Amino acid sequence: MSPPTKLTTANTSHNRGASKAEDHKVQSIVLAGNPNVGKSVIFNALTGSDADVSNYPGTTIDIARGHLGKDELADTPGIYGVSSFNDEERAARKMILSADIVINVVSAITLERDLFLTVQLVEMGKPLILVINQWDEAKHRGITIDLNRLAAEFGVEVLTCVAVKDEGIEEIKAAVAKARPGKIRPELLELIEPILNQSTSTKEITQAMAVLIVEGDEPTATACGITSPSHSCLLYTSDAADE
Ligand SMILES: Nc1nc2c(ncn2[C@@H]2O[C@H](COP(=O)(O)OP(=O)(O)O)[C@@H](O)[C@H]2O)c(=O)[nH]1
Ligand SMILES: [Mg+2]
Repeated sequence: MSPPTKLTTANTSHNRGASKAEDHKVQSIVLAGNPNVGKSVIFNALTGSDADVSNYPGTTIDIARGHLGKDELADTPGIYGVSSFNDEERAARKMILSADIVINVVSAITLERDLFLTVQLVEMGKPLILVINQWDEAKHRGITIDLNRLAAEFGVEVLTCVAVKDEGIEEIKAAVAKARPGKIRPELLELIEPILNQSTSTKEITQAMAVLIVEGDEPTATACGITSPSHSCLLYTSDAADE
């Protein structure tokens, strides 16, 4: 089956025809991941002293924002999945939905747990890189991780990092420019296609929104004017995430 043309094109229009440096459209980049994987340490290493902390609108949640080259970088609240059950999740969901590029940070020592979110983020179709942090701890504990296999499974670049020692930070900066949308399971693609087809010139439904709607995310469905049953049981009871 060939993928529908709307897939992964929602936030990449700025890439078209941007041949000169001055044409660079400021990209919105977010760090996303589970709590305690090292997002804030990576954020500080990437942005240096250039950072501001402010409340996410309407909440008391602190969001750090800074710059990565010409682009904007924000640190999202730690989440185990993209959904809308509490303020942290709602803030993270909105920030991820409006981002151009996602840096998904996972921990090498809790990789199996963390990859649940990775599957979801990759399938939302934003250009993404996967950063495996706390690599020092993994080495210390004798944990080995097949990076090539992860890159092949997800279809995105996979990097390692020891944020507390500033190792791998320059590599993240270089990889962001090459971030690309990863793979989506054919069965999920089939489920989101009818939703993508309801997109109009005035109401654009992106792949990321369609994936959340299929997973039963009510606020996203309501915002898109769609009533859709949740398929999350169908989607996440398989062993796709830990193979
Ligand atoms: N050993 C080790 N610890 C790290 C690394 N990166 C972060 N940490 C520690 O992990 C904890 C959580 O980091 P933090 O950036 O607050 O995680 P966040 O919740 O994802 O923002 C802190 O105690 C950090 O010092 C790393 O690469 N190696
Ligand atoms: Mg943090």
